[in-house]
Amino acid sequence: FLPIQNIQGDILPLAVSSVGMKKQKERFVFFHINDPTRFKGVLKTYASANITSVATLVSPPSSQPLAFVNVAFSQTGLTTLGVSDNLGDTQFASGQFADASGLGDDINKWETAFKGTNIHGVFLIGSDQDSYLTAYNNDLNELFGSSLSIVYTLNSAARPGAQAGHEHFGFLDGISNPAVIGFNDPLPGQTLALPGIILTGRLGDGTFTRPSWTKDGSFLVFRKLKQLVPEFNKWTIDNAVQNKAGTLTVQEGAEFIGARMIGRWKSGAPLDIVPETDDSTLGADPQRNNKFDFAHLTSNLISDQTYCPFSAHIRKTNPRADLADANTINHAIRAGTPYGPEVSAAEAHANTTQTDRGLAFVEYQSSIANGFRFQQVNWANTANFPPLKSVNAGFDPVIGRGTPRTAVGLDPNDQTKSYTLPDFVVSNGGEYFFSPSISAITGTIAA
Ligand code: N7H
Repeated sequence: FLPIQNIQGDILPLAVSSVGMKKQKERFVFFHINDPTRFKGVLKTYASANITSVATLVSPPSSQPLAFVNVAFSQTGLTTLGVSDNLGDTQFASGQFADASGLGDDINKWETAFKGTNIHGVFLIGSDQDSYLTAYNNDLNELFGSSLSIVYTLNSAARPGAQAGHEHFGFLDGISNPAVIGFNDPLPGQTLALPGIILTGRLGDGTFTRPSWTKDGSFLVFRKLKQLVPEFNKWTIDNAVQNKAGTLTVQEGAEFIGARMIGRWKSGAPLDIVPETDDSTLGADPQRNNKFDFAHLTSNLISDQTYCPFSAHIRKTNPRADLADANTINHAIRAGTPYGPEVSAAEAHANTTQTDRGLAFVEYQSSIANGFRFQQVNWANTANFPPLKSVNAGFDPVIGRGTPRTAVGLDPNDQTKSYTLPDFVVSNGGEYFFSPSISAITGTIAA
């Protein structure tokens, strides 16, 4: 069992389909520390009273605060605070900007705030109401005063009505996260991860000996990923595919190729179980919506993409039976939320994005190289992954980076056809952070 009163609440999701924090609304406040001594003084008292643990989130609603607050630091943030220990993570030590080209990002598309290493930390505030976010944010501003400067703020929020829980392309998100041994029991088909795959210093966390205060922390990868939704919709219409019977309308064929790009229908139903028609009951059922591994008795795992394309986003980022040995390492907890408004009528009409929207992407792991970076670079951006197939999959059609950006398998009736895709997701940059345990914040970082 894990000391959940000491682990920051956003790191461990309560259930596979929910997120750690009550965060129908979430605000990311990126800051730069001006006065380390004063900052530490405030942080010490603030953290023990206000940084929300996993334990608080599993407590009865009546004892929960109106908003939750988590905090994480970049390498330059820790250095500024006088914490000079080597945390044993190369990417964290250099920061995300140094990694931009390695990830396949175009730095011209990065927000200025993320360029360089000026961001020292981030507060994550989550609530079900904007007014509470603002109240907690005001509280932070008042307490920390000029000991910090806010460099950048991003507000995110669940989409309205029936789209709640769906990201901006329309697909249900937050379905598949690993179950963490000692914290939650796995649902059917769910990956089981040793606690040290997510938490530093726990069983399963590599061989590097980290300073003892880092136990029960996690590396937080933040990325602002802009989504070009009208462009995505137009492309799927222009490239609509047919089912075996040839009975689909263009709109249905557009939904079909969109689902094949992700590996799930918009409801969350996996194509590996329902390859030709969406099934919203299946999509919403946590006992069944993860119970698949891409292998079938009647289908050749090496060559057949009738169920799910090799390049589909969920297959690229979690290959399941595509790897001969069960992958126990390259997992992470995803905890992102959508930002930006709904697509307007004018944008839909022009098939062009006019207002910024996308995913405030958050992923937690004990090693950035094994978690986020492995999924992005070694898998999504690698054309011959999954390995040993009869045809190279090409890149992940959602997040893969490659030139040209090709993907195969999207047409079930012409499975080796290669598509060259425009970008539907554009990285606006981000930063690598460490989200320490609460005792590490009060006892080491703010000491
Ligand atoms: Fe992805 N999307 O709507 O296309 N993702 N993702 N992701 N993603 C998943 O299974 C999406 C991104 C993973 O275990 C679903 O919970 C979008 C990055 C992993 O089966 C949907 C963006 C990385 C999984 C999306 C984006 C990942 C996953 C299905 C960017 C890592 C679990 C819901 C804007 C580098 C796979 C679910 C599994 C699932 C979408 C980014 C990784 C709908 C829009 C950058 C590991």
